[in-house]
Amino acid sequence: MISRMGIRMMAKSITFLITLIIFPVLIFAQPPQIFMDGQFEDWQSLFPLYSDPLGDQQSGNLDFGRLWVTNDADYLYLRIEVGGEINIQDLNNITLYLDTDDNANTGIAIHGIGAELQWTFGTRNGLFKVGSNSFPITHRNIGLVTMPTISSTEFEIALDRNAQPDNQNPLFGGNTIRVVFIDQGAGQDHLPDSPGGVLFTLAAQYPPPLTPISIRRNEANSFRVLSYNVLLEENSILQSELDKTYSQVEYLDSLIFTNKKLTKVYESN
Ligand SMILES: [Ca+2]
Ligand SMILES: [Ca+2]
Ligand SMILES: [Ca+2]
Repeated sequence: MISRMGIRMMAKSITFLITLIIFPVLIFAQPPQIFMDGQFEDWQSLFPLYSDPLGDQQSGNLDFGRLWVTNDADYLYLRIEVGGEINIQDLNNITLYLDTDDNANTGIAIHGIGAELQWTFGTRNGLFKVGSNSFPITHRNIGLVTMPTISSTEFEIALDRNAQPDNQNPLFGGNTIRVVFIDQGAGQDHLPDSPGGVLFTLAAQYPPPLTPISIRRNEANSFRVLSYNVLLEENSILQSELDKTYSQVEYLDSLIFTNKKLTKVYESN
């Protein structure tokens, strides 16, 4: 038989255990800083927000798996597994729908949400809907970055929280959003399967600001070089623009502009 004292001791032990379990959650309530580098170690402390079943596509190997979502003060970040190895920027029909005001009655009606943003990765374009108006957008309008830029089975995606895709209305209208990914290709996989999207509440606590890394030379014998793929045709590169860019890169010893036809090297005196 357990005495009253025993019950009190047990209750204290349980309270202590619960405190131990909850306290780390409080410590790690602040989300990690995500770096758009095509590496995924920075996501390790986060649990997936949603896990789509594997093998549920109709054909092909484009098969959504786990989805992670987080944010800092400036960006919303998504990480998604896509099954087969693809180039996210080409030759796929993956479309992201974001209900950025968490209101199914506003935006594009799709899969149980009202999406203010529709973005199709393979064609690199999308729509922003406000009221009854839809605005065609490019990646610049929403501050979109996807990594890696080479083929992969998973990607990290950043969207500017302060974007105004039509130069007037904010992309994000509240602190809760709903996320839907649809493969519009042959596979037709949906994330999530059920209508209504995946709900995400934006964190109000952010990682501490990053400390800028100095590129000053530590040793006199070392030098710094930056190679920049300008992705412009030879005749369209203006000498004055190159000069201006180089003059803005302080402390750099060598700057190399490259594209298919041209390599131009600048060196400091
Ligand atoms: Ca990363
Ligand atoms: Ca799936
Ligand atoms: Ca909406």
